Amino acid sequence: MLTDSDKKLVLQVWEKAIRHPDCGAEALERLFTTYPQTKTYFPHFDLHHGSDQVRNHGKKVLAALGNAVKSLGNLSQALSDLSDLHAYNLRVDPVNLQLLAQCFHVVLATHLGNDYTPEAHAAFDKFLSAVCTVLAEKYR
Ligand code: HNI
Repeated sequence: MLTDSDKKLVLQVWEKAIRHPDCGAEALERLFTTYPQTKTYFPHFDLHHGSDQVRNHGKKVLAALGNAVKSLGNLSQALSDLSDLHAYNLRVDPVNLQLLAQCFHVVLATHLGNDYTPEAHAAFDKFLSAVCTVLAEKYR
């Protein structure tokens, strides 16, 4: 449950994150490198460093997160279609959602530096966990 102060911090982090339009792709690249088993969901992608497909996909993931940031009070509804997609069509094991969230933290830390304070990290972690919970909701 995000408190009002968490929500404020999430918005602040997001404002800074989107100054780095490739940060979604960077999180994906970290995901594929650190947890190579996640590459099995993307057999149709070129996963090499600098790949346009990963870059474009990163932008889609970032846009979805941006949409979620705008709907902090109503994530289930905002992410309902994506939740259907990941559960019914893509059948992504929900464990992988947490792995991507971890990679996202690392990317934010590299870009935001000292601005990614422990409080900002904690608030953004609550947000990403909530997103992962919603994306995994339809598996039950
Ligand atoms: Ni995910 C497609 C968002 C985690 C595998 N994913 C999408 C799309 C968005 C998206 C947006 C594009 C939908 C569309 O085109 O209509 N994915 C997210 C978000 C998270 C996430 C917000 C977590 C925070 N996805 C993951 C994870 C995996 C994953 C962890 C697997 C390891 N996603 C996919 C695959 C596709 C996908 C596979 C289809 C890609 C394609 O274009 O073929």
